[in-house]
Amino acid sequence: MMVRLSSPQAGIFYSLLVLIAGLFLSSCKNEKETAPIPTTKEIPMLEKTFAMIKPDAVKAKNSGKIIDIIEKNGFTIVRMEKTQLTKDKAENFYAVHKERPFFGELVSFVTSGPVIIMALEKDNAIKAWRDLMGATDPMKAEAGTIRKQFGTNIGNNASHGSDAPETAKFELSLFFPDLK
Ligand code: RTP
Ligand code: MG
Repeated sequence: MMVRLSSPQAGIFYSLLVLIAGLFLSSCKNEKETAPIPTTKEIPMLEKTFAMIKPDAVKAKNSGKIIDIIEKNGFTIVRMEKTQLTKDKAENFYAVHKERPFFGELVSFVTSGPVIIMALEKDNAIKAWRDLMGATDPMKAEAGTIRKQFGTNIGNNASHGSDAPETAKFELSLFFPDLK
């Protein structure tokens, strides 16, 4: 059934229509403006981390393969050096574990031969490098990770990576004091 509007009624009707359309459009705009702000975890942040190819992987001549994986995964190698840790340096480096039962074994292992130390840079490098290394125990590490491919057991696990921003800062300053 057609309803005929008188001219004043039609005026009110069209004004209401314009008002509703305006409200609808402004609500769409507000939705855009109040879109959720990404959390810090999702914001890419260029950072540096400390990495080490441990004595087992250097001895097994896996350094080249590990460095290749690092570069293929988009890390920039900012510093790199082959060195052998002294007992003092290793104890300082792993000081956080000094009360743990495996501390002596850990220090003895990490000083047992040359290592390759690196400062790596990438967006969210600390987590990215830890993810690429895989779990501490190579048996539990995911397929494709460095520890799965090149580690042997929880002690001989091929690589090290800083586990948090404060740790990265401490470890980078311990091995690369000139690095900004
Ligand atoms: P890392 O410091 O070498 O990168 O290793 P991570 O963070 O994955 O593991 P963390 O808890 O910091 O332990 C340092 C190193 O200690 C040896 N470990 N042995 N026998 C054990 O139960 C045991 N737990 C840890 C591992 O070689 C580990 O990389
Ligand atoms: Mg650790």
